Amino acid sequence: MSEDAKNQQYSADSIQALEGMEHVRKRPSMYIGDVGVRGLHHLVYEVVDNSIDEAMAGHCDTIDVVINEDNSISVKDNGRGIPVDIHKKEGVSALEVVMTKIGAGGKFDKDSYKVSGGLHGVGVSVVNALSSKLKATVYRDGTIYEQEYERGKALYPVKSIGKTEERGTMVTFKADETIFQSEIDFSYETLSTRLRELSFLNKRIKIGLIDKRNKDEKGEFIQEHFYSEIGLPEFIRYLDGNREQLTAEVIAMEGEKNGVPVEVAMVYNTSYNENLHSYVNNINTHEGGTHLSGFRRGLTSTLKKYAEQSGMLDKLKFDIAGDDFREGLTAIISVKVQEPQFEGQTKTKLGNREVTAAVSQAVSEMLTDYLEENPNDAKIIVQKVILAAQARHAAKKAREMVQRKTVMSGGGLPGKLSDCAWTDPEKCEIFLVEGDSAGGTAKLGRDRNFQAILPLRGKILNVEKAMQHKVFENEEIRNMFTALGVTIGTEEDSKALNLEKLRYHKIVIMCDADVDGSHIATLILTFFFRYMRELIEEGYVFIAAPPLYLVKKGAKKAYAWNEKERDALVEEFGGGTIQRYKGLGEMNAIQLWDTTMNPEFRTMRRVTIDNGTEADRVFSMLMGDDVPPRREFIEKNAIYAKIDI
Ligand code: 0RA
Repeated sequence: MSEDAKNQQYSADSIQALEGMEHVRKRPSMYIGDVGVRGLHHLVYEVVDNSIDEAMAGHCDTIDVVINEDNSISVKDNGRGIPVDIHKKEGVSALEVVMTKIGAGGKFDKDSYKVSGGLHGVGVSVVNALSSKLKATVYRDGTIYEQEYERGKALYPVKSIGKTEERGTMVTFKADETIFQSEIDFSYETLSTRLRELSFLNKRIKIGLIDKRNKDEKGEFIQEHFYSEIGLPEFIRYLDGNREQLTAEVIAMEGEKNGVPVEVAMVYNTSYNENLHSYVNNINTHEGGTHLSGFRRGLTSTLKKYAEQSGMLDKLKFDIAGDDFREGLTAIISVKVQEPQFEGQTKTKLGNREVTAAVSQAVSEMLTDYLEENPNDAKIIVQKVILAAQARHAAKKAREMVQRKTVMSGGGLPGKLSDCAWTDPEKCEIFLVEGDSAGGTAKLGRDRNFQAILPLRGKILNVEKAMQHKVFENEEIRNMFTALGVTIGTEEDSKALNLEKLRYHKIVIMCDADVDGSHIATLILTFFFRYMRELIEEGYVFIAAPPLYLVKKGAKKAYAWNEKERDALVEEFGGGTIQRYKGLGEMNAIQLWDTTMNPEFRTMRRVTIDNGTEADRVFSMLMGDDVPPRREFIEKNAIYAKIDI
């Protein structure tokens, strides 16, 4: 190639690179999912992933994440440091290539075992493109190197700024506020949950999180340090800490089949819920996919074979189905796939066909060994499966009743439902109201065109502790199914939801703003989470926010939702009387409409699931047997808060 041609080639490439970065800024959602709170936090994960890769390749054991005072984020590792020598093809440093070229990340290091890389595997250049300012610092060969960027463009070539004994890479970025919808404000909880999860998924890496925006009582920055020596079995203990386990040991395996590294940990508990969490390259695949199918297949075939050979099924009068093997099972399946294909609505379903057999074989081998070596545990597990099959037959009858009732139109709606006049689900709302008296007020206060009211009696069933057939037999729960127009269960999957006939696109939980009220709201949410999770995922579920105070002075009156607002009103009015609302029942219909139901003035909170695995743990804790952690949690998080887990 002539010198001219080379220059031309180089500039053509750099134009392409520029276009790549421009494209990220024009269509950020294509790269980070969305430009809301979730996408913002995704930037951190993307940077951390690079350090995790370096750790998985065996070159680094410590990663520190800092939320700086100005809400910029620093991620530092003690790896080899990103190379800074001139990249032959690009004519600039490798560091600059990694930071400014879309899809360049680590490509020139073919030896490293690189499989992680964020939801879309987009690399740190995307973070750079979406940051108003980013600084990369490399500690390598005794020298500290530095390069800074603005909105993805390098401000100067890599320079050396001093000497060091350290090794590693540090990236500090400030997310661009012109890209993101809301204020750049990182949630400590969200980051901490994800980093804890990463430490379980990638054992023996020290991961720290420091929040320099806040100090504790001792005057130290809020911080946590995560480290898991054994990985998934510890994750299981953490998730299932509030459930009673059937066996002393967590069953764990680790291996590689057909080039796919597979890690599984599982344990049975006394609950009736199935809790499977699956990960591909550290990403939670909550729509499941081929690895989960492989796990199910391996589990069912192995346990079935063992149960048959043991003679425990000889006198059984009913069949055993796949579901029965998973009742009360908590399991984590983590695989690493070189070129994952993600499918499904939220791109969290693994599509790679070859993974099913790999996981299924790995699970069969591990479980066969385990059952043979632990005959007592094996017996306990088979007995649990038989009980589950028994209960399933009872549940099937109850479920069929729910379906039959739902299918009937008009006359099939529950008597307690005050339905709305309109029928377009997109325009319609249903309020699930605690107690008949508040239900009466809501019925008077509502706009009957588009607002329906379903009063629920006292405490609804705690589904966390109930067998499936008890759930389907429960009248309040049946009323919810029929009122919402949701049916459940197919031959294949007893919990599959059918939302085609959903009658309202806003489902609003309206409870008193006190401890009892928040307990009831949590019971209802637990039911939605376990039995109608898609409703939450689709964004249909809300929590109403009734005011806590009414401040009056002469003819002036106004509502307040917290102490700060209340005090501001008192100051504004120059004194006045304060009425504290303890329950919905203390408001009349007009007040309830004005403050809580009128779409123009109300504030409602949409319930979202930030991290499905953590949400599962929190619900098992909130609704389980152990009282102390629940009390502590409720005290720490006051009313409702944190329910948008
Ligand atoms: C490719 C090659 C080498 C290091 C890295 C990537 C690397 C990237 C990141 C991103 C965050 N932390 C990192 N640490 C290392 C080095 C290859 C060599 O030294 O031989």
